[in-house]
Amino acid sequence: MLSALLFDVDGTLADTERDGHRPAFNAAFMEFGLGWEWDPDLYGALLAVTGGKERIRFHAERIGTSLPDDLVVELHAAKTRHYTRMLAEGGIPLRPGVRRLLEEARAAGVVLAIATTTTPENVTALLRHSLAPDGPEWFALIAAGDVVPAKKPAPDIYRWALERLGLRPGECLALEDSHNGLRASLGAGIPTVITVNGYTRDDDFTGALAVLTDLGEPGAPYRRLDGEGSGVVDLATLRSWHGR
Ligand code: XBP
Ligand code: MG
Repeated sequence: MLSALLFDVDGTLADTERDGHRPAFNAAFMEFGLGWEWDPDLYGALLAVTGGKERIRFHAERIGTSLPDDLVVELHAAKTRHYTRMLAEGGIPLRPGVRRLLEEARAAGVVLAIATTTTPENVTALLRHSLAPDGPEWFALIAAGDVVPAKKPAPDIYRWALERLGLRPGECLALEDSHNGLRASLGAGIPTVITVNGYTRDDDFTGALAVLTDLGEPGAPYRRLDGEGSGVVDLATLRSWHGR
C-alpha cells in the first residue's frame, strides 16, 4: 500500500545545482573576497560531498587552507541569502511532471513529504516561488538540513521523516536524483524512483525501482534508462512499480 511520497529537492524537484546553488556559492565567495570560483565541472565533482557547509570545508581542505568554523557558517549564510534571492526572482522552474504529480497525489490524499540535505529556507523558498504561494503547506513534513547530523548518503534524514510521519518504509516511495540520495533512501528501506539530471546521469542506481530521464509530461514522455519504456509518471505508475 502506497501512502506517502517523499521527495528529494535538489536535482529532483528542480535542477537547482548548476545554475542555482553553484552561482550562489560563487557570489558568497566573492562577497567574502576569497577569490574562489566553482566552475560547472569542479562543482560536479564537489557534489560528492552533500551539504553546503560540508562542501565548503572539503574544498578548503583540498586546496590546503582551513577556514574557522564561524567563517564557514557566515559564508554559508551569505550563500543561502543569494540562493533564496535567486528563487524569489523566479529563477528556477520545477522539473517536468513534478507539479502534475504533486497535484494528483494531493488530490488523492497521498501524504507528501520532503527529505533533503539542503537548508530549510531553500526548500520553502523553492516551494513558494516555483510551486505555489502555499507550496510548503502541501507537505505534511519538510525534513531538511541539519536536523540530523549525518547527511545523505546516511539514511538518517529518511529515518527521521518516517518516524515523524508515523509510517513504515514499505508504505512510502522516495523520489531521488543521485547515488548519494538513493543510498540514503534505500538505507532507510524505502523503494525509490530516480529521475536523473546532467550531473547524475552516470551515477550507480543499483536497487532503484526505475531510472528515468524525468517524470514526463503529456507530449514529452520520460524515457526509462534502466530498460525499455516511456510515458508519464502518475500515481498509477508509481503504485505498479511499488507493488513489485
Ligand atoms: C543537496 C545538497 C545540498 C545543496 C546545497 O543534496 O547536497 O548541499 O547542494 O544546499 P540532496 P545547502 O539533493 O541529496 O538533498 O548549501 O543548503 O547545504
Ligand atoms: Mg538530490
